[in-house]
Amino acid sequence: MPEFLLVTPQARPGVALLQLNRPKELNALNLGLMHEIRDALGALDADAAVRAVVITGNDRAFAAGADIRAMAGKGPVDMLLADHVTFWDQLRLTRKPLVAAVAGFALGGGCELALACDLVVAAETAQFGQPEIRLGTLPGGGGTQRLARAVGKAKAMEMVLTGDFIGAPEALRLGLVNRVVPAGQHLAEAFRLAARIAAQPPVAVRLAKEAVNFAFESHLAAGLQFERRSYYLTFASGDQREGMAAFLEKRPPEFTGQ
Ligand code: CO8
Repeated sequence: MPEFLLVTPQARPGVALLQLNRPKELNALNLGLMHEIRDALGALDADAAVRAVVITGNDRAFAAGADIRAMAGKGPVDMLLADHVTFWDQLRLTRKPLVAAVAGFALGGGCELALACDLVVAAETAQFGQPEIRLGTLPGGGGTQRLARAVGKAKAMEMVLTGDFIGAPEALRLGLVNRVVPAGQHLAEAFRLAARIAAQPPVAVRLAKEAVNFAFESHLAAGLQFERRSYYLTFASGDQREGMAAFLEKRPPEFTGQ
């Protein structure tokens, strides 16, 4: 039974919910919470009834970063051996689409958690930042890489070197989030988005997610080759035949996941 995380495998049909639950610490990511998210994601990814996962916090904080109290006295070898990396690796390798529903603070490791998701829905109250520099360190959960890819070098450099936060409207303008909704509506909107993805054929969703992610890991020629092969592979799925037949027969498709 997780201690710091609420897990609802079918919060909506086909959509799971992970809710970070350390409210007094603004959902600071201690090792226990990171491992609980890792293990829950591994189980949900293996569950064929789950087609998308929403990750959220509470109205005050999505997550205010790695747990500073737990980290303060550590040395580099403690950090190396503490096994944070399996958490970040699980996020990167999860095949099901991840939708972050963010209100309040998404800072440090919390911003990196949002950046590691595939889509981000933000409430107007959301604030994003990488304040590690003010603590004498730097983002360690992929922030320098993913933020630079998401918002470009100039803004990433400014955020990482000053530690300044940005609000939801600026995050939207910069392409860090998909949409901004009024306070209190971010979770409902994230569920709506996740449900739309959950209704799509899962084989094609999986291959499409892999192909988009590949754009950030390769040069163009390799990415185009990867995309083309994934595209051809969908023609081995029943859902591709069903999707195209349904279009031609002017009826809604019935996807089976095969
Ligand atoms: N870690 C531990 N406790 C925290 C954290 C945190 N990151 N953030 C907030 N808290 C705690 C506070 O200590 C406080 O606890 P208490 O009531 O016991 O004093 C409680 O949450 C409420 O916080 P505040 O009283 O400070 O609330 P405010 O509304 O005044 O301020 C802020 C809210 C602005 C969010 C402020 O709490 C803050 O600046 N927090 C720290 C943000 C930060 O620096 N985050 C980056 C942390 S470093 C990091 O994330 C590195 C990631 C590397 C990932 C890879 C792992 C190896």
